[in-house]
Amino acid sequence: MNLTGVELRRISMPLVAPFRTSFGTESTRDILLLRAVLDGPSGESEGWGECVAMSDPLYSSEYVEATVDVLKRFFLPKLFAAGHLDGSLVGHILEPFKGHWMSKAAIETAVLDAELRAAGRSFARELGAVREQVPCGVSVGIADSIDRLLDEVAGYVSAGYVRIKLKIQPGWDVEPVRAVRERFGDDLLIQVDANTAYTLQDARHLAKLDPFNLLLMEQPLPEEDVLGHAELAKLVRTPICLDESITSARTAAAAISLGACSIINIKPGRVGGYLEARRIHDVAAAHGIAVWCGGMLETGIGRAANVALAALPGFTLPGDTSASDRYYKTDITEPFVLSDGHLDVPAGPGIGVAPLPDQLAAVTTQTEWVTP
Ligand code: OSB
Ligand code: MG
Repeated sequence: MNLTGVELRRISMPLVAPFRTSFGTESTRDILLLRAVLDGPSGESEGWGECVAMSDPLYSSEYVEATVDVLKRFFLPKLFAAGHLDGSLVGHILEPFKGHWMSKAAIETAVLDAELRAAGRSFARELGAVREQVPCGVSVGIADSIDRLLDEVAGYVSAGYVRIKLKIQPGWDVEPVRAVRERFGDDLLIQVDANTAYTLQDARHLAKLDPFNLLLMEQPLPEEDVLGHAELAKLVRTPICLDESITSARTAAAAISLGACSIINIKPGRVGGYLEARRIHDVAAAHGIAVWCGGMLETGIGRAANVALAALPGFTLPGDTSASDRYYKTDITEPFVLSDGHLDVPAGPGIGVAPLPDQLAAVTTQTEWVTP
Protein backbone atom coordinates (compact mmCIF):
# COMPACT_ATOMS: atom_id res chain seq x y z
CA MET A 1 0.00 0.00 0.00
CA ASN A 2 0.94 3.67 -0.35
CA LEU A 3 0.22 6.55 1.99
CA THR A 4 -1.63 9.14 -0.09
CA GLY A 5 -2.70 11.64 2.58
CA VAL A 6 -3.15 12.26 6.27
CA GLU A 7 -5.77 14.40 7.96
CA LEU A 8 -4.60 16.11 11.13
CA ARG A 9 -7.67 16.88 13.19
CA ARG A 10 -7.65 18.72 16.51
CA ILE A 11 -10.52 18.10 18.85
CA SER A 12 -11.39 19.64 22.20
CA MET A 13 -12.97 17.26 24.68
CA PRO A 14 -14.13 18.50 28.11
CA LEU A 15 -13.56 15.92 30.84
CA VAL A 16 -16.54 15.08 33.07
CA ALA A 17 -14.44 16.36 36.00
CA PRO A 18 -10.96 17.91 36.24
CA PHE A 19 -8.25 15.24 36.57
CA ARG A 20 -5.54 16.22 39.04
CA THR A 21 -2.15 14.50 39.22
CA SER A 22 1.17 15.41 40.82
CA PHE A 23 2.12 17.20 37.57
CA GLY A 24 -1.01 19.25 36.98
CA THR A 25 -4.76 19.44 36.46
CA GLU A 26 -6.46 18.67 33.16
CA SER A 27 -10.04 19.88 32.52
CA THR A 28 -10.27 19.68 28.75
CA ARG A 29 -8.25 17.40 26.52
CA ASP A 30 -6.87 19.03 23.36
CA ILE A 31 -6.30 15.95 21.20
CA LEU A 32 -4.72 15.35 17.81
CA LEU A 33 -6.40 12.65 15.72
CA LEU A 34 -4.86 11.28 12.54
CA ARG A 35 -6.78 9.85 9.62
CA ALA A 36 -4.40 8.10 7.23
CA VAL A 37 -5.51 7.31 3.71
CA LEU A 38 -3.71 4.49 1.94
CA ASP A 39 -4.02 3.22 -1.58
CA GLY A 40 -3.65 -0.50 -2.22
CA PRO A 41 -4.56 -3.35 -4.56
CA SER A 42 -8.17 -3.34 -3.36
CA GLY A 43 -8.55 0.44 -3.54
CA GLU A 44 -8.47 3.16 -0.93
CA SER A 45 -8.61 2.52 2.80
CA GLU A 46 -8.52 4.88 5.77
CA GLY A 47 -7.42 4.37 9.34
CA TRP A 48 -7.45 6.30 12.60
CA GLY A 49 -4.83 7.02 15.21
CA GLU A 50 -5.16 9.07 18.40
CA CYS A 51 -2.08 10.95 19.56
CA VAL A 52 -1.94 10.84 23.36
CA ALA A 53 0.30 13.88 23.85
CA MET A 54 -1.11 16.38 26.33
CA SER A 55 -1.26 20.17 25.93
CA ASP A 56 1.82 20.79 28.10
CA PRO A 57 5.07 18.79 28.46
CA LEU A 58 4.38 17.83 32.09
CA TYR A 59 3.86 14.06 31.92
CA SER A 60 6.70 13.66 29.42
CA SER A 61 8.59 15.96 27.05
CA GLU A 62 5.95 15.65 24.34
CA TYR A 63 3.07 18.09 23.84
CA VAL A 64 0.37 18.36 21.23
CA GLU A 65 1.73 21.33 19.23
CA ALA A 66 5.10 19.60 18.97
CA THR A 67 3.48 16.41 17.70
CA VAL A 68 1.80 18.35 14.88
CA ASP A 69 5.10 19.98 14.00
CA VAL A 70 7.22 16.84 13.99
CA LEU A 71 4.63 14.93 11.96
CA LYS A 72 4.35 17.65 9.30
CA ARG A 73 7.99 18.60 9.19
CA PHE A 74 9.66 15.18 9.36
CA PHE A 75 7.52 12.07 9.72
CA LEU A 76 4.84 12.44 7.04
CA PRO A 77 7.25 13.56 4.26
CA LYS A 78 9.45 10.55 5.00
CA LEU A 79 6.49 8.16 4.96
CA PHE A 80 5.08 9.68 1.74
CA ALA A 81 8.49 9.20 0.12
CA ALA A 82 8.76 5.58 1.25
CA GLY A 83 6.61 4.18 -1.54
CA HIS A 84 5.33 0.83 -0.32
CA LEU A 85 4.11 1.15 3.25
CA ASP A 86 2.44 -1.00 5.86
CA GLY A 87 2.06 -0.73 9.63
CA SER A 88 5.12 -2.78 10.44
CA LEU A 89 7.35 -0.51 8.31
CA VAL A 90 6.39 2.78 9.95
CA GLY A 91 8.55 2.36 13.05
CA HIS A 92 11.48 1.19 10.96
CA ILE A 93 11.25 4.12 8.52
CA LEU A 94 10.98 6.66 11.36
CA GLU A 95 13.72 5.08 13.46
CA PRO A 96 16.42 7.65 12.48
CA PHE A 97 14.33 10.31 14.23
CA LYS A 98 14.94 10.34 17.98
CA GLY A 99 12.13 10.19 20.48
CA HIS A 100 8.67 11.66 19.68
CA TRP A 101 7.12 8.34 20.64
CA MET A 102 3.57 9.62 20.82
CA SER A 103 3.71 11.05 17.30
CA LYS A 104 5.24 7.83 15.98
CA ALA A 105 2.60 5.76 17.74
CA ALA A 106 -0.26 7.83 16.31
CA ILE A 107 0.81 7.52 12.68
CA GLU A 108 1.74 3.85 13.04
CA THR A 109 -1.69 3.10 14.50
CA ALA A 110 -3.50 4.98 11.73
CA VAL A 111 -1.56 3.08 9.05
CA LEU A 112 -2.11 -0.26 10.80
CA ASP A 113 -5.82 0.48 11.12
CA ALA A 114 -6.13 1.31 7.41
CA GLU A 115 -4.19 -1.79 6.43
CA LEU A 116 -6.19 -4.12 8.69
CA ARG A 117 -9.53 -2.63 7.60
CA ALA A 118 -8.55 -3.28 3.98
CA ALA A 119 -7.69 -6.87 4.88
CA GLY A 120 -10.79 -7.35 7.09
CA ARG A 121 -8.65 -8.30 10.09
CA SER A 122 -9.04 -7.01 13.63
CA PHE A 123 -6.35 -5.13 15.54
CA ALA A 124 -6.85 -7.46 18.51
CA ARG A 125 -6.29 -10.58 16.40
CA GLU A 126 -3.28 -8.96 14.74
CA LEU A 127 -1.65 -8.21 18.11
CA GLY A 128 -2.32 -11.67 19.48
CA ALA A 129 -5.27 -11.04 21.80
CA VAL A 130 -6.56 -14.08 23.70
CA ARG A 131 -9.56 -12.55 25.51
CA GLU A 132 -12.87 -11.10 24.38
CA GLN A 133 -13.30 -8.91 27.46
CA VAL A 134 -10.75 -7.18 29.64
CA PRO A 135 -11.04 -6.31 33.35
CA CYS A 136 -10.95 -2.59 34.03
CA GLY A 137 -9.50 -0.40 36.70
CA VAL A 138 -9.90 3.32 37.15
CA SER A 139 -7.38 6.07 37.85
CA VAL A 140 -8.59 8.46 40.53
CA GLY A 141 -7.12 11.96 40.66
CA ILE A 142 -5.97 13.88 43.71
CA ALA A 143 -9.08 15.19 45.49
CA ASP A 144 -9.83 18.33 47.50
CA SER A 145 -10.51 16.29 50.63
CA ILE A 146 -10.52 12.72 51.87
CA ASP A 147 -14.35 12.81 52.05
CA ARG A 148 -14.63 13.75 48.38
CA LEU A 149 -12.11 11.06 47.47
CA LEU A 150 -14.15 8.43 49.32
CA ASP A 151 -17.33 9.54 47.52
CA GLU A 152 -15.59 9.34 44.16
CA VAL A 153 -14.12 5.91 44.86
CA ALA A 154 -17.52 4.70 46.12
CA GLY A 155 -19.03 5.66 42.76
CA TYR A 156 -16.39 3.73 40.84
CA VAL A 157 -16.68 0.69 43.10
CA SER A 158 -20.44 0.59 42.64
CA ALA A 159 -20.00 1.02 38.87
CA GLY A 160 -18.05 -2.24 38.98
CA TYR A 161 -14.42 -1.21 38.50
CA VAL A 162 -12.26 -4.09 39.68
CA ARG A 163 -9.25 -2.01 40.74
CA ILE A 164 -8.71 1.51 42.03
CA LYS A 165 -5.58 3.54 41.30
CA LEU A 166 -5.02 6.55 43.52
CA LYS A 167 -2.87 9.40 42.30
CA ILE A 168 -0.46 10.43 45.05
CA GLN A 169 2.06 13.17 45.76
CA PRO A 170 3.90 14.37 48.86
CA GLY A 171 1.17 15.45 51.29
CA TRP A 172 -1.47 13.25 49.62
CA ASP A 173 -0.35 9.66 50.04
CA VAL A 174 -0.54 7.65 53.27
CA GLU A 175 -3.76 9.23 54.61
CA PRO A 176 -5.89 8.89 51.45
CA VAL A 177 -4.64 5.33 50.98
CA ARG A 178 -5.46 4.47 54.59
CA ALA A 179 -8.93 6.03 54.27
CA VAL A 180 -9.75 4.10 51.08
CA ARG A 181 -8.43 0.83 52.50
CA GLU A 182 -10.40 1.26 55.74
CA ARG A 183 -13.63 2.24 54.01
CA PHE A 184 -13.63 -0.43 51.27
CA GLY A 185 -11.92 -3.31 53.02
CA ASP A 186 -9.07 -5.69 52.34
CA ASP A 187 -10.50 -7.23 49.16
CA LEU A 188 -10.43 -4.08 47.04
CA LEU A 189 -7.47 -4.03 44.64
CA ILE A 190 -5.68 -0.72 45.20
CA GLN A 191 -2.54 0.74 43.66
CA VAL A 192 -0.95 4.20 43.63
CA ASP A 193 0.70 6.41 40.98
CA ALA A 194 3.09 9.24 41.87
CA ASN A 195 4.07 10.41 38.37
CA THR A 196 7.68 10.99 39.50
CA ALA A 197 6.78 13.16 42.52
CA TYR A 198 9.26 11.63 45.03
CA THR A 199 13.00 11.11 45.44
CA LEU A 200 14.94 8.22 46.92
CA GLN A 201 15.17 10.29 50.13
CA ASP A 202 11.45 9.60 50.55
CA ALA A 203 11.98 5.82 50.76
CA ARG A 204 11.19 5.67 54.46
CA HIS A 205 8.02 7.65 53.95
CA LEU A 206 6.93 5.51 50.98
CA ALA A 207 7.47 2.40 53.13
CA LYS A 208 4.56 3.67 55.25
CA LEU A 209 2.35 2.46 52.38
CA ASP A 210 3.54 -1.12 53.00
CA PRO A 211 0.83 -2.08 55.51
CA PHE A 212 -1.97 -1.34 53.03
CA ASN A 213 -1.20 -4.27 50.72
CA LEU A 214 -1.12 -2.26 47.53
CA LEU A 215 -0.83 -4.08 44.22
CA LEU A 216 1.94 -1.74 43.18
CA MET A 217 3.47 1.73 43.41
CA GLU A 218 3.75 3.36 39.98
CA GLN A 219 6.65 5.64 38.98
CA PRO A 220 7.53 7.13 42.38
CA LEU A 221 10.85 8.63 41.15
CA PRO A 222 11.93 10.70 38.11
CA GLU A 223 11.82 8.95 34.77
CA GLU A 224 15.59 8.81 34.37
CA ASP A 225 16.20 7.51 37.90
CA VAL A 226 16.10 3.82 37.01
CA LEU A 227 18.80 2.95 39.56
CA GLY A 228 16.89 4.89 42.21
CA HIS A 229 13.90 2.64 41.60
CA ALA A 230 16.14 -0.41 41.98
CA GLU A 231 17.31 0.95 45.36
CA LEU A 232 13.78 1.85 46.41
CA ALA A 233 12.59 -1.65 45.54
CA LYS A 234 14.87 -2.95 48.30
CA LEU A 235 13.48 -0.50 50.85
CA VAL A 236 9.72 -0.89 50.36
CA ARG A 237 7.54 -3.99 50.24
CA THR A 238 5.05 -2.62 47.70
CA PRO A 239 6.05 -3.81 44.20
CA ILE A 240 7.50 -1.06 42.01
CA CYS A 241 5.84 -0.48 38.62
CA LEU A 242 7.37 1.79 35.99
CA ASP A 243 5.43 4.03 33.61
CA GLU A 244 7.39 7.14 32.45
CA SER A 245 10.81 5.36 32.60
CA ILE A 246 9.89 2.71 30.04
CA THR A 247 10.11 4.04 26.48
CA SER A 248 11.05 0.88 24.58
CA ALA A 249 11.58 -2.87 24.84
CA ARG A 250 15.26 -2.09 25.36
CA THR A 251 14.68 0.21 28.34
CA ALA A 252 12.21 -2.35 29.69
CA ALA A 253 14.83 -5.11 29.49
CA ALA A 254 17.38 -2.89 31.24
CA ALA A 255 14.98 -1.84 34.02
CA ILE A 256 14.01 -5.47 34.62
CA SER A 257 17.65 -6.61 34.72
CA LEU A 258 18.54 -3.86 37.18
CA GLY A 259 15.68 -4.83 39.49
CA ALA A 260 14.04 -1.41 39.04
CA CYS A 261 10.54 -2.81 38.56
CA SER A 262 8.59 -6.00 39.00
CA ILE A 263 5.58 -4.74 37.02
CA ILE A 264 5.31 -2.51 33.91
CA ASN A 265 2.56 -0.14 32.83
CA ILE A 266 2.51 -0.33 29.02
CA LYS A 267 1.22 2.74 27.21
CA PRO A 268 1.56 2.40 23.44
CA GLY A 269 1.88 6.18 22.97
CA ARG A 270 4.82 6.36 25.38
CA VAL A 271 6.78 3.64 23.58
CA GLY A 272 6.23 4.53 19.90
CA GLY A 273 3.25 2.32 19.15
CA TYR A 274 1.40 -0.94 19.61
CA LEU A 275 4.08 -3.07 17.95
CA GLU A 276 6.74 -1.88 20.40
CA ALA A 277 4.15 -2.26 23.17
CA ARG A 278 3.79 -5.89 22.18
CA ARG A 279 7.58 -6.34 22.23
CA ILE A 280 7.64 -4.98 25.80
CA HIS A 281 4.86 -7.42 26.68
CA ASP A 282 7.00 -10.23 25.25
CA VAL A 283 10.19 -9.16 27.08
CA ALA A 284 8.26 -8.84 30.34
CA ALA A 285 6.61 -12.24 29.88
CA ALA A 286 10.01 -13.84 29.29
CA HIS A 287 11.14 -12.44 32.65
CA GLY A 288 7.97 -13.28 34.55
CA ILE A 289 7.11 -9.59 34.90
CA ALA A 290 3.41 -8.69 34.91
CA VAL A 291 2.18 -5.91 32.64
CA TRP A 292 -1.01 -3.89 32.41
CA CYS A 293 -2.34 -1.37 29.94
CA GLY A 294 -2.08 2.27 30.97
CA GLY A 295 -4.19 5.10 29.64
CA MET A 296 -3.92 8.75 28.66
CA LEU A 297 -7.57 9.80 28.95
CA GLU A 298 -8.20 8.58 25.41
CA THR A 299 -11.36 8.94 23.37
CA GLY A 300 -12.99 5.80 21.97
CA ILE A 301 -10.42 5.76 19.15
CA GLY A 302 -7.41 5.28 21.40
CA ARG A 303 -9.42 3.21 23.87
CA ALA A 304 -10.41 0.65 21.22
CA ALA A 305 -6.76 -0.07 20.44
CA ASN A 306 -5.78 -0.10 24.13
CA VAL A 307 -8.48 -2.62 24.96
CA ALA A 308 -7.21 -4.86 22.14
CA LEU A 309 -3.68 -4.69 23.57
CA ALA A 310 -4.95 -5.39 27.09
CA ALA A 311 -6.37 -8.68 25.78
CA LEU A 312 -2.87 -10.14 25.22
CA PRO A 313 -1.97 -13.03 27.55
CA GLY A 314 0.70 -11.21 29.59
CA PHE A 315 -1.68 -8.41 30.63
CA THR A 316 -2.47 -10.07 33.94
CA LEU A 317 -3.45 -6.96 35.92
CA PRO A 318 -6.50 -4.72 35.27
CA GLY A 319 -5.71 -1.72 33.07
CA ASP A 320 -6.48 2.01 33.14
CA THR A 321 -8.98 1.18 30.41
CA SER A 322 -12.08 2.71 31.94
CA ALA A 323 -15.46 3.19 30.27
CA SER A 324 -16.11 6.24 28.07
CA ASP A 325 -18.33 7.87 30.71
CA ARG A 326 -15.48 7.99 33.24
CA TYR A 327 -13.87 10.60 30.97
CA TYR A 328 -16.42 12.16 28.62
CA LYS A 329 -20.12 12.90 28.63
CA THR A 330 -20.19 12.19 24.91
CA ASP A 331 -17.45 10.13 23.29
CA ILE A 332 -16.61 10.51 19.59
CA THR A 333 -17.22 6.79 18.97
CA GLU A 334 -19.96 4.49 20.21
CA PRO A 335 -19.24 4.60 23.93
CA PHE A 336 -17.29 1.86 25.70
CA VAL A 337 -19.60 0.65 28.46
CA LEU A 338 -18.55 -1.28 31.56
CA SER A 339 -20.20 -4.66 32.00
CA ASP A 340 -19.43 -6.52 35.21
CA GLY A 341 -16.16 -4.59 35.48
CA HIS A 342 -15.09 -5.44 31.94
CA LEU A 343 -15.00 -3.85 28.49
CA ASP A 344 -15.54 -5.82 25.30
CA VAL A 345 -12.60 -6.08 22.95
CA PRO A 346 -13.65 -4.74 19.54
CA ALA A 347 -13.71 -7.57 16.99
CA GLY A 348 -14.46 -5.72 13.74
CA PRO A 349 -11.87 -4.88 11.07
CA GLY A 350 -9.01 -2.62 12.19
CA ILE A 351 -9.48 -1.02 15.60
CA GLY A 352 -13.16 -1.91 15.21
CA VAL A 353 -14.58 1.55 15.87
CA ALA A 354 -14.71 4.84 13.96
CA PRO A 355 -15.67 8.38 14.92
CA LEU A 356 -19.39 9.20 14.67
CA PRO A 357 -19.47 12.05 12.12
CA ASP A 358 -21.77 14.38 14.10
CA GLN A 359 -19.95 13.84 17.39
CA LEU A 360 -16.61 14.36 15.68
CA ALA A 361 -17.74 17.55 13.96
CA ALA A 362 -19.06 18.92 17.24
CA VAL A 363 -15.66 18.75 18.97
CA THR A 364 -13.38 19.58 16.04
CA THR A 365 -11.41 22.80 16.37
CA GLN A 366 -9.14 22.48 13.33
CA THR A 367 -8.46 20.15 10.41
CA GLU A 368 -5.61 20.03 7.97
CA TRP A 369 -5.16 17.70 5.02
CA VAL A 370 -1.53 16.83 4.35
CA THR A 371 -0.45 15.27 1.05
CA PRO A 372 2.93 14.48 -0.54
O1 OSB B 1 0.40 8.35 34.77
O2 OSB B 1 -0.97 6.87 34.19
C1 OSB B 1 -0.64 8.06 34.22
C2 OSB B 1 -3.40 10.19 32.63
C3 OSB B 1 -2.65 11.11 31.95
C4 OSB B 1 -1.28 11.06 32.04
C5 OSB B 1 -0.65 10.09 32.82
C6 OSB B 1 -1.41 9.14 33.49
C7 OSB B 1 -2.80 9.22 33.42
C8 OSB B 1 -3.69 8.34 34.17
C9 OSB B 1 -5.10 8.15 33.65
O3 OSB B 1 -3.40 7.82 35.21
C10 OSB B 1 -5.26 6.85 32.96
C11 OSB B 1 -6.57 6.78 32.20
O4 OSB B 1 -7.59 6.49 32.83
O5 OSB B 1 -6.57 7.02 30.98
MG1 MG C 1 1.30 6.56 35.46
